[in-house]
Amino acid sequence: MSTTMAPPPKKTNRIGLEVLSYKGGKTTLCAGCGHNSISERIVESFYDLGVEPWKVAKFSGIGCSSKSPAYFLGLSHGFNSVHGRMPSVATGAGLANRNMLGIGVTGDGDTASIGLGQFMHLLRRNLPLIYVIENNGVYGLTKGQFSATADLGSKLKTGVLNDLPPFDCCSLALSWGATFVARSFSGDKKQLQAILKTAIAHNGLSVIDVISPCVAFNNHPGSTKSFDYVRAHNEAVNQLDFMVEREAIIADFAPGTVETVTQHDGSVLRLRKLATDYDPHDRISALTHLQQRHAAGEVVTGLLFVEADHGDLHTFLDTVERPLNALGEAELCPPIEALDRYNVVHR
Ligand SMILES: Cc1ncc(C[n+]2csc(CCOP(=O)(O)OP(=O)(O)O)c2C)c(N)n1
Ligand code: SF4
Ligand SMILES: [Mg+2]
Repeated sequence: MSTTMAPPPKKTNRIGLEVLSYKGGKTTLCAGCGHNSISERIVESFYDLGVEPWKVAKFSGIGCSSKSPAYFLGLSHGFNSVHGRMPSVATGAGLANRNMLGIGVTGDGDTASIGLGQFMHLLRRNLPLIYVIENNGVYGLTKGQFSATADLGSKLKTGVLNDLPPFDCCSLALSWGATFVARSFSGDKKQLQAILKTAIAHNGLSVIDVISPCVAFNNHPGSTKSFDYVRAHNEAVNQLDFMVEREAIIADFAPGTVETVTQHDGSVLRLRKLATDYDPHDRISALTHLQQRHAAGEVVTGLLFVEADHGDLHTFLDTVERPLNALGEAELCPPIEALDRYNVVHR
């Protein structure tokens, strides 16, 4: 007589989905590319928090990094735009429907070279968007030319030296008003996951600069964006622990070194200070710290700046709650009297 065993129950998250529902297509990027690890952290973070994938909109530009939204959140909406122009597409989509959670994935070339102008305008608007820069210092897709984030003096595999100073995306974000600025490393699973989860809860733009080595073109001695260089020079300013509202707070950090930041949705971020002189609420000293440590050759990581209660672009523009595609003709086309009233007020 044969007995059949019931299969073990499948592991699901708080909305009953398996992790498979948060995955995408099979990656076509190089084996070992940092961008693949970032996709994995995105899958885990959205699964762990039980985000409804069909309420997520993914955006990207052009590059190996910009291909990666195809490899996570396959049930979400997606728009792969033009090189360096993702911010304007994400802004339009965000304004048209404020009920979607936006995530943009971009490269250092996409953001800091061709897309710099678009990035600067995104920073001053505080659009609710998780903006992940997969930063490898080169144009991976077009075979390894230096991008605008390559450090002065860093070397290509061919021996060519970079003789221009870099744009530091975190310093730019701090200077131009971003309300959430973080840096991580694709090889630091725990830190990157905690930063992504915090960004999901943040009310506004979250800029996350992730050093993500390109194993094909920028992972050799002489590169400052290689796995070995970042591991040897990584200076985390804090250690993060993120809890959604309903989770019990278990204190695993020594008292006195921990700061608690409550997000607008009631979730809690706990920060353990590693650099005692570092204050993640002081924009100016965050900038100074970043630049001083960069001059010393260090890669500063962690949550660099957060302002939890700043209004977002919807607050400034007083946008409608309902998505534009759910409004009827009468709401979208006001009568001529409404135009007359408007012209009187704005004459
Ligand atoms: C308007 C335009 N200019 C140039 C290109 C060629 N191009 C494609 S990807 C790319 C750079 C991508 O670099 P990055 O954003 O750093 O992404 P990575 O491939 O390194 O992840 C360039 C220059 C293009 N596709 N469109
Ligand atoms: S070329 Fe570089 S950036 Fe592109 S997939 Fe390969 S390792 Fe990644
Ligand atoms: Mg790049």
